[in-house]
Amino acid sequence: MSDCTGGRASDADRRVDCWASFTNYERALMPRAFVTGITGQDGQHLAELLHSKGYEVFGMVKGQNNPRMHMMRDEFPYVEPVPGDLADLPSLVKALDMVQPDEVYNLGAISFVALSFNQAELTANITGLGVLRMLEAVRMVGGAENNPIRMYQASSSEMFGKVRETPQTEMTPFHPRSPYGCAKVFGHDIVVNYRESYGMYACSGILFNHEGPRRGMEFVTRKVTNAAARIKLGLQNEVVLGNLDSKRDWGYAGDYVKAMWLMLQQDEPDDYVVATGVTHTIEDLVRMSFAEVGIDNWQDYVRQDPKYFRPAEVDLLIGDSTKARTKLGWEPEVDFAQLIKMMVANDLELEAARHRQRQISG
Ligand code: GDR
Repeated sequence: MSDCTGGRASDADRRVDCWASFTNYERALMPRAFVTGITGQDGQHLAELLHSKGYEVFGMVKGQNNPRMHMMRDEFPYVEPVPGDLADLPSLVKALDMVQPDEVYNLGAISFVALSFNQAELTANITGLGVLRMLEAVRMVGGAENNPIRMYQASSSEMFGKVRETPQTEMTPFHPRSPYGCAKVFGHDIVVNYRESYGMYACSGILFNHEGPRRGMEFVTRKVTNAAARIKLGLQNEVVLGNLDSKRDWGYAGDYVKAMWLMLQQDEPDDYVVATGVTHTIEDLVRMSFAEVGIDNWQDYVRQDPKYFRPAEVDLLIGDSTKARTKLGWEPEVDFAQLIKMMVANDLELEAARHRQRQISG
C-alpha cells in the first residue's frame, strides 16, 4: 500500500502528493471529512489542509447549478461535491449516510453580519437551526451510542458582541448584537448541549475575524484592500465605508483552519477561542492598506455613508487564545501587517490582470 494514508492523530500529518495514484482499497482506508460551506473562504483553506493530510474531502453543495461549483471543480478537483442544504434535515442525513465521514466541519452559514439584520429569519434558520439539524444528522447516521463521527462547529466572536470583559475567553458571557450573533449563540449552545446530553464528540471554535485573499468583497478587509489597489491603478476614485472606529482582532484564515482540524484530533471534545490577541480599528486597516500602495493621504479617498452603519455595532473584539495555544499547540503565523500586505498584493495583481483582459477584449 502507498505510504500516503492520513488517519487521525499520530499519522494524519503526512502530506499527500499522490492523490491520483490511490487505489479504491487505499481510498477506503483514508479518513473522510464532510465540509459544509466548502465554497467559502474557510472551506477552501480547509479543503487544502485536509487534502494535504491525506483525507478524502466531501463538500456539501446547495442548490441547482451552483455557480461556485465551477470554481471548486477547477481549483479543488479532489473535493467530491455532495448535494445538501442546512435547511433540510433529510438531505443532511442522506449526505452523511452516503459519505460515512470520520469528521464533519460545519462552516456553512449566512455569515455576513450586515445582511443578517435584513434577513433575520433566514439567518436564524441556516446559521442557528442548521447546527441543530447537522447534530441530529450526525446522531442519526453515527448512532446514539459511541457515535464515531467527530463534529466541528464554526462559532464566532460575534457572540461576545457588547463585550462583558476584555480580552474575551471561552468563559466570557455572550451578548450578541445582531441576528447573526444570536443565531451563532444558539448554534454554540446546542453543540454544548448535545455533547453533554449524548456524549457526542462535538467542538466549537470561537473564531475571531479571519481574512485573506479569498475573503469576499462584502467584508471590510477585502473591500478596503481591493479599493486601495483599484485606486492605485486608477480604476476607482474612492471607497465608501461605515464605522471606522470599531476594533477587530484580525488573523489569517489559513492559520485558523489548522485550529479547526486540531480540535478534532484531541482525546476529549472541547471549545476554543482562536484569535491573535491584537486588535486594530477599521481606520488602522484603511491607513495601512493605502500606505501599502504608496498613498499616505487616505482621507482624500474615503467617504462615510450611514447606510454602512449597523443598527447595533460590536465596538471592540480582542481574543485570548491561551487555551488553544497550550492545549492544541496552535499559534497564528501571519500578523496584521503581513495579512494586509498579502491581501493588497493579491488585489493589485488581480485588478491589473482584469484590467488588461478588459483592454484586450475591447
Ligand atoms: P464582522 O466583519 O461583522 O466583524 O464579522 P465585517 O468585515 O463585515 O465588519 C467588520 C467591522 O467593519 C465595520 N465596517 C464595515 N464593514 C463592512 N462589511 N463594510 C463596510 O463598508 C464597513 N465600514 C465599516 C463594521 O461595522 C464592523 O464593525 C466577520 C464575519 O466573517 C462573521 O461571519 C464572523 O463570524 C466574524 O467576522 C468573526
